[in-house]
Amino acid sequence: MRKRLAVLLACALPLVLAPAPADAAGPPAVALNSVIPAPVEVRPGGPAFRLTARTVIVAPPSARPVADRLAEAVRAATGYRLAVVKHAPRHAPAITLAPGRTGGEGYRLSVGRKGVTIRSGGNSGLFNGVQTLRQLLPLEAPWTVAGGEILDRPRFAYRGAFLDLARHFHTPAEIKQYIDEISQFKVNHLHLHLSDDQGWRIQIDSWPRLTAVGGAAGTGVDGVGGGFLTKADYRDLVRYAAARYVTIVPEIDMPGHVNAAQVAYPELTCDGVAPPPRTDTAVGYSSLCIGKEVTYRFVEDVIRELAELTPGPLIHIGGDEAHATSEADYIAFQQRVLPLVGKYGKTAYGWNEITQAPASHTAIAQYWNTSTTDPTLAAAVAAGAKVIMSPANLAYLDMKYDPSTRLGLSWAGYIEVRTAYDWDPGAHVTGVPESAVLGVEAPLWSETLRSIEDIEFMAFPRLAAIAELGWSPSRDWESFRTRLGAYGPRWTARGVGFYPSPQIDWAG
Ligand code: NGO
Repeated sequence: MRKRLAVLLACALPLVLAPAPADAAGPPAVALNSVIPAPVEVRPGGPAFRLTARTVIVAPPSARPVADRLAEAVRAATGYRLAVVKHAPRHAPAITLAPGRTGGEGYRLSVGRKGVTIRSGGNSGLFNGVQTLRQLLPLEAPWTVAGGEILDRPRFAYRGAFLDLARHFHTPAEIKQYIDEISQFKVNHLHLHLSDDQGWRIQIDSWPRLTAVGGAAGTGVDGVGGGFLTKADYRDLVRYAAARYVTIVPEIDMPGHVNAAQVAYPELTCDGVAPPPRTDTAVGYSSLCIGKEVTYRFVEDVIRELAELTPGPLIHIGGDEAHATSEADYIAFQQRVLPLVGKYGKTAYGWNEITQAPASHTAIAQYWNTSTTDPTLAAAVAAGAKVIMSPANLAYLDMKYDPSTRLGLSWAGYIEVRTAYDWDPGAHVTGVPESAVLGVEAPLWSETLRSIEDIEFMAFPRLAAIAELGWSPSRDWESFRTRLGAYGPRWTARGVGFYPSPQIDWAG
């Protein structure tokens, strides 16, 4: 009776941490319920699997790219170069990737003595299962994986991270490093903020001075951090991200935040006079000239070239803080520009200010305000707009953790790990029901950032909190706190300098 009760409890309370059974020849395996983001269902039990150099990876040809990623991850973690095969030799211990009934991004992972099987109806689901398995591998030999089963699928389709390349240019190598890290938490979008007052970071062939001038050395906050992505760089990033099931979302900010474009092309101002380049962090002073036709030629050329470069469905057209544009002009601009995105086969995505324009009703609004009421947003949602939640006081990774944080800003408050974790994206804003929320995104603006070390210090551990809000069906701070503390040594082992929040008991 007692045993049955224990089994029932283990099923009902998958997030309660219990040490996995100790392996005869080594330390206890990583508990099956220690994964971030927390899976939908965890059923620990049964014999563990021991990964050795003899283990093979079995995958049908269609899943070969995921199998190769797994082999790469196992090599990095254990040093073993596991063979990837279509059929397992008899009795060979195996990690098998197989078709399954769990569709889309969901997967089922089963661990037994003879091997690990990950099943999913899609490669993105298999990849997510692989990311879970990576967290179940201990940091040191023996490579024992606890027995049991995990059934998993995301709460929201959109789970995003964000980098600001305009205030400081981050190189393709740094962006790839960030993709490697975020994808481990099943984050599946990376939004790149490619233009702002201080710099322009993406090659546009029809307007070459944008990068020749706006991406030159000396552009960026404090005049450090020039550079730009060529189209070849960008396509390579899109491919790299896609191989990790991350979709790149490009943003060109307009009609405000355009000083760098106007320095390069003075005809984009109303008086035709080039403004001085800016390297400070002020916002809200620049605007495209709403009444000039050249504005729309420029915008359409940029959207067309971005759409050609972008296999993903979304183009972000900014729209925030257009304080130098009158309300009537702002609405007139959005009424012309939002449909242009559709003309090139993409869905328009913009900061929540776009909901002032009726054309936003078929668009996606990124909610960055700090209030839990926004009648303009609620009205747009009632008319059909969808929302991605990025409230600045909860989800902005550039906010300081506390007053002593050496990097970051504090205009939206301080965001410790618990603050980033303890809110519900599906019920955050009055009049925005869960059915209108596509997901969450964690912006990381770069006014104070220079290097990948700076990015990592601000992003981790909070990105893990936002990723769990996007993926897991419910939240439990005590469970998250425990799992995060246990995860710390993994970041350390990869050389990721995360913020050692005092709210967490860090292992190691
Ligand atoms: C605001 C502003 C950005 C700043 C950021 C800094 C939005 C959407 N516009 O967020 O220009 O970089 O804050 O936190």
